[in-house]
Amino acid sequence: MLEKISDKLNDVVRKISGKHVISEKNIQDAVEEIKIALLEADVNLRVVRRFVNRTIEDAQGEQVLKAVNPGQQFVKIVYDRIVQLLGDERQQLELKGPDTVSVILMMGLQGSGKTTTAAKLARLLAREGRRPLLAAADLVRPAAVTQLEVLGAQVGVPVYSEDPQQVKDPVQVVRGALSLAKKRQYDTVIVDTTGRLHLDEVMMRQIRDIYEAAQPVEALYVADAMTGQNAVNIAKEFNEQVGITGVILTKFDSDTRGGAALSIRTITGKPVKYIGVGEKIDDLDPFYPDRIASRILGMGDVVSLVEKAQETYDQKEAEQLHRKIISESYTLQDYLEQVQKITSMGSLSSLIDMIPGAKGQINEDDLDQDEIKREQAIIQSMTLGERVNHRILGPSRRKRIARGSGTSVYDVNRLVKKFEQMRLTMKKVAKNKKYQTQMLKQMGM
Ligand SMILES: Nc1nc2c(ncn2[C@@H]2O[C@H](COP(=O)(O)OP(=O)(O)O)[C@@H](O)[C@H]2O)c(=O)[nH]1
Ligand SMILES: [Mg+2]
Repeated sequence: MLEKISDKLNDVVRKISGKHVISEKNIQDAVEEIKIALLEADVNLRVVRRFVNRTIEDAQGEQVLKAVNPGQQFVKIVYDRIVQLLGDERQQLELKGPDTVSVILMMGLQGSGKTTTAAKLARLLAREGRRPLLAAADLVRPAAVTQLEVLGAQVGVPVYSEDPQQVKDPVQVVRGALSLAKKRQYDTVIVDTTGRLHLDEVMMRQIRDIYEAAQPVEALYVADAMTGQNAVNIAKEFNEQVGITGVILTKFDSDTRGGAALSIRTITGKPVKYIGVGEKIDDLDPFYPDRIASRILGMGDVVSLVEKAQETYDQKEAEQLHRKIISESYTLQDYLEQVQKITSMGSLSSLIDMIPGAKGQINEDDLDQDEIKREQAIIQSMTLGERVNHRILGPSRRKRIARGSGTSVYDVNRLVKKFEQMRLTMKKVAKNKKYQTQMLKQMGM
């Protein structure tokens, strides 16, 4: 998969990567070609629009690096955008510890690869040291139970099943599997379910019942990558009607256009966790957005070149900023560094000793550790610009910072106020030693 789109995109970015000057027109043209390539690869229109707009925004907002040419920088922007499209970080299954039973529910249309993938996953988890049990809750498809039993034997994972001639309710299978798991200390139950050819109300009701009984920690939608946008749309349906925690894209080895892989994250908001890459039992891989992006775009050398240049740039900028901070007045950044120094010292007494007049005045126990942590988190959620100039902290920035630091706007306000008072005191400190103690008190000591 992905070969065609990869060829196309590679052509586009290779052309532009050699450019030493880039005009708005170059960017527009390149982005237009990328847009066509994505659409031809069957990427969802909404996803394409968003991708294109953001890429242009990024390209216009980017600081120009001296060490690389603008074309190369543009390639990196496209690469970053593709990584983001694919979900940024690798997302692992979120399973509980071995003392509880974690249920993984496999859902999807008929033929999408649920049964095969259930067995593949069982093998992977067993290799990671878990104790999986497969549950044959597809009682509709003829021989589905046997299929799972054969696969289970192949991977050395036990299968819980009932005779489909007698048991018609998959919920009963789920309950049976769960109680067996408890009894025999299986820590993971992977439930294979029935799929239909199309989405229908009966299937949805059934899967909801199974969901209720199973209480899965992972509800995985198994999508056949070959069905393109259909896979994406049905994933969305499943997510809305049942709720999914992730996607497994099967038949990634097939010769399809790749649009599903590129759209599913954006459309469902749920990460692709694994890809099926063949019919064999070992053909299941974790999904790494950055690796797939590299495969799609090629240009790995250019990407790492720009990354290096960016690192050096950041370092230089930080040094410059630092000099500026020192030559100017006391900023939130200074405050953060000071607080960090204090906490890294572990003990306050040595610091207190260093401050004339503070000895004997300050009790180490008065320090509110939680508050210090909170303040650190707040400042760390600020941009450098904000740390250097706290006056730009308007309501919306404060809201963002509160959210980013897991605190409240009230906490942010309090910190800023405290900081302002501290600055005032510090001015006085320069003239009068008596204020030093007062300043330390304001810092929470
Ligand atoms: N090439 C390829 N074939 C797959 C993959 N996953 C499943 N299949 C095949 O797809 C077919 C349907 O799989 P199955 O697990 O029975 O689908 P289910 O109906 O969802 O349970 C089988 O022939 C599988 O071998 C994959 O990642 N790559
Ligand atoms: Mg099946």
